Amino acid sequence: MNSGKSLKEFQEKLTTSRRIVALVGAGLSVSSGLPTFRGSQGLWKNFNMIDLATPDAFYIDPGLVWQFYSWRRYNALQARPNKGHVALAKLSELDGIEYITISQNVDGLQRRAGHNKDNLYEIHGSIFELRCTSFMCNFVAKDNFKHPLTPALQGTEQEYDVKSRKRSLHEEDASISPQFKPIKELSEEELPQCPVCKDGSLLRPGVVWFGEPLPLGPIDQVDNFIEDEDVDLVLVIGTSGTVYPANSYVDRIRAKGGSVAVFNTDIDQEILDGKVSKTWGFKGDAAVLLPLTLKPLIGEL
Ligand code: BV8
Repeated sequence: MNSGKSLKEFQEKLTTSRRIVALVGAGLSVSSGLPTFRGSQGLWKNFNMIDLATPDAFYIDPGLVWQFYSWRRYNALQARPNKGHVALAKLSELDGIEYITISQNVDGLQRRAGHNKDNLYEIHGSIFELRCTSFMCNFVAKDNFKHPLTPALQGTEQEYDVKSRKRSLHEEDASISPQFKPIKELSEEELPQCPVCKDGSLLRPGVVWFGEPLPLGPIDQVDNFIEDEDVDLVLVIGTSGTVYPANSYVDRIRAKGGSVAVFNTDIDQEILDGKVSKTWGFKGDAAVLLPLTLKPLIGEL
């Protein structure tokens, strides 16, 4: 946590701000037991995230990619929203301010925390959305929480146990992900199939892979929110800021005179020393920091 002085200054800014944005990353879900991408260096030791979260990976080995997402769906279903998610959900319901959460996370926890649907933008999609891969078909299933999606995907959950991960939450390795080993060679017939297509097209996770464009609708609404009127304050929560275009929002808000508050276990010392103008740094677990620092607006959780 930053010094008391800057907490007071931050809370003065917070309570006098009319337009607030939160940009959320994997760090917010660590307290719920889900691993981060560690600056997109990889979600686990023997695979680099980019190696799997791409259209090419899915085209080359859909069985491997589906095991990866089945494992993530299971973990996210086992996880529970933490107090950081709840704090933002409370913020999303306040009258008197204009607020949006831009989430890079695909784990669905912000929605499960009760966040107002109208001002939550999951710009990288959701692992609980399924889409048909056929160009001729526009089948989409939202809020599909079934596990396993097919009998062949049973068993991916043994790779990872959220509860045991929670025990090691505060150890250094808490957000270094476990070994992920594909457990079996799967044929396309054993993978999720589109229920509409006659030719049995594969379904894919409804997430934005690297190299894919972000969903136009949400992106336009986020752009409008940022461009229409100045944003007074942006909360940068649990993100390494390595992924474009999500990482461009903070600079755009700062360039238009907005203030920035960073909530991260890893913050540049010059921010912590108060040397970056209009920028506060709160070092620690976002799940602990958010309820504390946002209390003047959201009250006691
Ligand atoms: C696009 C869904 C254009 C999938 C995700 C070079 C080569 C190739 C591509 C690029 C390149 N340079 C730039 C690009 C573009 C690329 C990109 O940014 N790549 C990066 C890797 C360099 N971006 C794209 O491809 C985007 N699309 O640009 O399209 C286009 C336009 C038209 C037509 C065609 C194309 C699409 C990007 C979306 C990728 N999909 N997710 C999935 O999840 O499986 S991104 C994925 O990684 C996550 O969603 C997340 O957004 C990101 C990881 O970022 P973070 O959330 O920040 O997580 P990270 O682990 O990095 O950091 C965690 C932080 O938490 C750390 O700072 C840590 O200190 C902190 N922390 C830890 N514990 C806590 C904590 N903080 C608080 N409390 C704690 N307890």
